[in-house]
Amino acid sequence: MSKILVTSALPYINGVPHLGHMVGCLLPSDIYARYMRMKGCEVLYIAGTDEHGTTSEVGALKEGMDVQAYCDMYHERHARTYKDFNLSFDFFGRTSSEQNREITYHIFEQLDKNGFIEERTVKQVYSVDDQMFLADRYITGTCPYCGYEKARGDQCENCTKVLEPTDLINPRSSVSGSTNLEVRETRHLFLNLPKLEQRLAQWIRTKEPFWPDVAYTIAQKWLKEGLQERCITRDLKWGFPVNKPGFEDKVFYVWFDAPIGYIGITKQWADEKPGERNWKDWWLDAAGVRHVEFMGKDNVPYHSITFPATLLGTGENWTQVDYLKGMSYLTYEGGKFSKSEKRGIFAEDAIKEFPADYWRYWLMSNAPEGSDASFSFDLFAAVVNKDLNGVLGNFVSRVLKMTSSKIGDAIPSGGEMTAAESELTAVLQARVNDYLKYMDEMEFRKAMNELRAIWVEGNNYISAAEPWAVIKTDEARAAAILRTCINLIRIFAVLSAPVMPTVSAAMLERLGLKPEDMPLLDNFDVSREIAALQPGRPFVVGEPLFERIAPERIEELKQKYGSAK
Ligand code: B3M
Ligand code: ZN
Repeated sequence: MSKILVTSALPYINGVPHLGHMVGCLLPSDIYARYMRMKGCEVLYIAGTDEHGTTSEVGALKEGMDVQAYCDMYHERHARTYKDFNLSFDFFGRTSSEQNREITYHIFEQLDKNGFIEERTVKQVYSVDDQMFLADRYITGTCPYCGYEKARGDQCENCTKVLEPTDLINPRSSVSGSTNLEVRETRHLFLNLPKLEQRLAQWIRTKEPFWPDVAYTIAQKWLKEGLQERCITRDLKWGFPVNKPGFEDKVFYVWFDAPIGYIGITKQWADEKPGERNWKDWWLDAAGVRHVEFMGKDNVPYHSITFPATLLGTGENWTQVDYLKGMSYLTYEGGKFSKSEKRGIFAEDAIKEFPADYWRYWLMSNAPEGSDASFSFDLFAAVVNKDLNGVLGNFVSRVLKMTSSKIGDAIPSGGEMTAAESELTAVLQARVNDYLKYMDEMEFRKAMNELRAIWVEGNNYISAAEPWAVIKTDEARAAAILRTCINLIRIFAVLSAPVMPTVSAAMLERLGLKPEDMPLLDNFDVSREIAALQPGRPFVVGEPLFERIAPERIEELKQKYGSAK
């Protein structure tokens, strides 16, 4: 049994997640973790909130809260939302934990000892009224290129030009609006990436066959352009104070301690059951661990360059990423999700409108892999009505109702498998093999396509076999057909479990089965599974699995959540 470490990019604590965050890293990581468990692997699946940095300080300030209390509150909100979405983390922790502090300090000390930390003086904008240095994006002013009045100090949103804060005309603090700004000198610590470049390049070469194109290309591009030293400290209060004499009044930069958070959160998990769990079995001198990371594509450079380099610089044997799945973006009704402009459906609201499995299936079958994808309520309703209600839900209720009314509430006995069932078995086996292959490769869109095609085979089979007609002349043959169909329900439940765990459990329940009774997905043999349920086993017809979304409801949702600009 192999060990698979699955991580999702750690969502920023400020604000609540929208569907783009769900599909960008959280959901695919969950589906993969569930899938690998069903293949019999030992899986550790962790995530948590990314809590440090200016955004948290400013967020707390805007809500008039203490930063710690602000993070405590939002951590709970994130955790609840992900629970509602059925994300099966082994642990959902926090980057601000004591465990993460301990490991961050250790890693920093190793880097410093090995000569990879440099001290530099830099010039930065200080807001006298806010009594703080301002991160570039917290300075607003007029863009010198296009005249846009709300350009940020790092980039103009209007003309996309990359800016220095000093380029802005009439600069002001985005925190308070104050124009009382000064450029001050401040000392910071830098990670000497150029010194680590060779080692990093060598390590990346070992990854080539295992990395998807997007990650490998981004990493190569950075290496080709040459690595720059990166500042890993900030003049802020909220963060881990730097453990180096002379720098105690600074904190580590959020992107320094956030990826270390994967390790810190694993230690949090292990500390819950000391003795039984050891975080080092997954991270330090750990044998046989395959680490798979999920993230939005903008996070790729940090996970393929800076974090691996940080770990390499310690000279210790840390678990590095083996496979990095980068996702593109999801837009809302053709535009951006925007909390402030009240446009887009956020995860906590989504779950109030429809069960998690509807979202899970829609988002994964429309996953922004390769290119961006767009959410719209029309598309959402079309998929729910057609694939879920029309194909899967309809098959389940049709089969169980027909068996119940024509034969009785138990799996019918009699009849033999014929050429039709052999053909069905062969067709399904080919599709199942493709489905499992795409899941192994984390090609979720293709995997969902195949899953739907598998459900369609069920409908094709029953339409061609016509048990409702056959039963008039040959009861035994009709029994064999319906028995095959009931076995298909179980097969569909098993294959759908990683993406729709609740629906899968509901399907199994009708057959008197529990999720624990599911066979492993390794070597899934359709010829065995199609005859797994014995005649005489009772079942219940139950309520429809899915609700059809009516056109009026779609209009209502569009009104409620806003449409594209
Ligand atoms: N919080 C960025 C993001 O959510 C950041 C990821 C950290 S992963 C260590 O896009
Ligand atoms: Zn501009």
